[in-house]
Amino acid sequence: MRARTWWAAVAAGLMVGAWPFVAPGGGQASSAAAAAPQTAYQMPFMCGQNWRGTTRSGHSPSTLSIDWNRTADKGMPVVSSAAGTVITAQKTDKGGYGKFVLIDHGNKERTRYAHLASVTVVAGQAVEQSDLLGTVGSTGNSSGDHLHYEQIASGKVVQPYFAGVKFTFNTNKVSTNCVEVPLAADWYGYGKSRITIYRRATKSEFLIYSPGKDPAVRRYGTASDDPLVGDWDGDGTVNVGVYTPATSTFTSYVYKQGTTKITFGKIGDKPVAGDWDGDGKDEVGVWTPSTGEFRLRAANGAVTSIKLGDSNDLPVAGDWDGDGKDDVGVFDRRSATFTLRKVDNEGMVWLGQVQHGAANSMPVTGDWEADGRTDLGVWVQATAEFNLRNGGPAPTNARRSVKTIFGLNRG
Ligand SMILES: [Ca+2]
Ligand SMILES: [Ca+2]
Ligand SMILES: [Ca+2]
Ligand SMILES: [Ca+2]
Repeated sequence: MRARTWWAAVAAGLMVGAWPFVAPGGGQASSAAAAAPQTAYQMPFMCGQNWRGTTRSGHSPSTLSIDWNRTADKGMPVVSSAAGTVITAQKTDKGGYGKFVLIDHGNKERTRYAHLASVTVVAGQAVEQSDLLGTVGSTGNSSGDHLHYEQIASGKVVQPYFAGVKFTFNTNKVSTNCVEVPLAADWYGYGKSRITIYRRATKSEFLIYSPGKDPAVRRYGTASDDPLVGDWDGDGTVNVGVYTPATSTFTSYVYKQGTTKITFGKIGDKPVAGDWDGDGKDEVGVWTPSTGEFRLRAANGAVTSIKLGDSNDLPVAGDWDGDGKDDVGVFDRRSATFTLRKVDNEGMVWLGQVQHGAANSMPVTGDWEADGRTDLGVWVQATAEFNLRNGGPAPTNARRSVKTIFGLNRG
């Protein structure tokens, strides 16, 4: 994945602002009343989905719990209301909650997601806002498929809020759990990656940073897709693509060649793309957080398995050594440390570690100076700031960070 940088200059702190968008994903949430939680919660469903939230007298353990339903809800993805740490990932069907997930958000605030059909996280795992936790089911003390959901403060179920607004029970509501995803890619074939934001909407958009101008826009994917770009046809320019977590399907598009779909991976996996064999075309792969296993898929469908990382990590891919083949790595969110793996021409496996940025950032990789080696960066969720390591222009690039604010921050 020749993900390469943007031209830009050393645009420290440049604000690309004033877009006509209301922040969908959080951050701006709460100027709300004193009773509002400190955590900027969003609905526990993917961006744009409409769900009905009800309660009833005798609803256990509190009438402030929400039962969420919609048509054909069985098996639908359940996602985190906010970033946090998984306290409980109950994967066996026992007790009233059945299979459930409990997440700690700090400030003594927690959320619970119960009666799940499946659980895709593990205890101790750090999750982002909108990360997949499991699927809707009817396990435990439940008489039909639905999601039982609680917002908890200091051990008690409390009045739920979404996007800073007090929830009205027994109404329908559309999820605005619409996090933006940072990435970088060589959209124009210049050899350098440009920082990019994937903005979720009914028709999602790749917003490509353009210094001093409005971002260029490539529209592709839907609100519930994850972005995954790559040079699918090997012409040196990146092409659009997405991964649909609910169906484990990669969908990519190349002008004049059309759309390609590949079903690969399982629910809970995170997608990666890279040129695993060095033929100039990118292939896809998945990384499973619960096992720390990459499964890289060759163009002919053959699969290579690599163990790296644990459930607190996020996967990355790039050509760390410039040999023309992409390698894998992981980014530990707690220590903001990349662990990069490469294989030398004698088959030896080497791991290198680089700390960059602050905890709870998200990794962004690309070639910032067009030397054929993939470089590292992070996007800081709280401030929407890209921080690219060694991102300055040659020859002064070494050990220099370039910071650019782009995208909408998360809560
Ligand atoms: Ca291409
Ligand atoms: Ca390839
Ligand atoms: Ca390589
Ligand atoms: Ca480079």
